Amino acid sequence: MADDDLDLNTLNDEELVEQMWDDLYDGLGEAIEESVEILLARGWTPYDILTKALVEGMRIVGVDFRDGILFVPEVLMSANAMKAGMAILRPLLVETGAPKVGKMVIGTVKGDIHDIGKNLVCMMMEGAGFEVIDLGINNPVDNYINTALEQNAEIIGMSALLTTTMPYMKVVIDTLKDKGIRSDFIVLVGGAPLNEAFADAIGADAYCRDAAVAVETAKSLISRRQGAMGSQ
Ligand code: B1M
Repeated sequence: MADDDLDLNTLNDEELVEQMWDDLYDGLGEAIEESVEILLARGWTPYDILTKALVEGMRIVGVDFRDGILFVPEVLMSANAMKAGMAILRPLLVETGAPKVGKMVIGTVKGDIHDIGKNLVCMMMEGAGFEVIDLGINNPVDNYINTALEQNAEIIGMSALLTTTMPYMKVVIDTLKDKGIRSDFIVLVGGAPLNEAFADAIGADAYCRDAAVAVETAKSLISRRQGAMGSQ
């Protein structure tokens, strides 16, 4: 048991999820791991645990971070607790017998070290049958383009969480244009400060509000592209 005073098993689902929000807030990785296991044993889907317990808990952390109630070291602990939970869910989300539907290179842009959302997108894309090459954080333009070319990827995905780093996505897209290879790739962008208008303005193919939307968008753009190629 992660906490001597509280047996997490005695909580009903609603109480347990609220407890998980508190535990994420307090950066208690072990308690998060235990709660994730309990919810799985109760028949919750990995996706519901991810979105209703972990992502929502992180949203709450974000509000207090914004308001100056939480600071970087505390938020790092929350992020680590979140990652501990995600590590359990990852193999369950990526379990798929489906044939590979496409290949994506994805990374967080230069100057930005936020990776929780990107990692989530990786998991969900893998779970949907995509091959994912994760470039990690703080990526300069060459990382995206060289890897996408080397790996023959169809999709380039970029993540940014800061208003100061999101403009870097345009640098990547403009470089693709300068090299004459923009139309060789589907470019998907995401991250909390972005929106559709921004994605349009920088010339991305689509803005993905969350990981589930990233999967749906990737699937539909890949099949559209395959259809267009078939009719050539
Ligand atoms: Co940061 N931080 N942070 N931080 N941090 C934010 C982003 C902030 C909004 C907090 C706030 O003020 N409320 C704020 C940005 C403000 C702004 O730009 N206007 C901020 C700040 C200011 C900073 C620092 C500058 C703080 C400082 O040092 N003073 C610093 C910057 C460091 C840097 O990057 N150079 C910093 C540092 C950190 C930590 C290291 C402490 C930690 C990151 C740990 C880590 O990622 N390993 C951290 C965290 C955890 C956050 C918050 C609290 C949570 C982010 C998160 O993980 N959300 C965040 C507040 C917030 O966003 N509410 C905040 C959960 C995640 C599941 O959601 O990432 O949005 P998200 O991903 C979603 C979608 O956006 C989408 O799908 C995901 C899943 O559904 N998506 C994609 C994301 N990427 C995609 C890519 C795709 C498709 C969809 O490609 C196809």
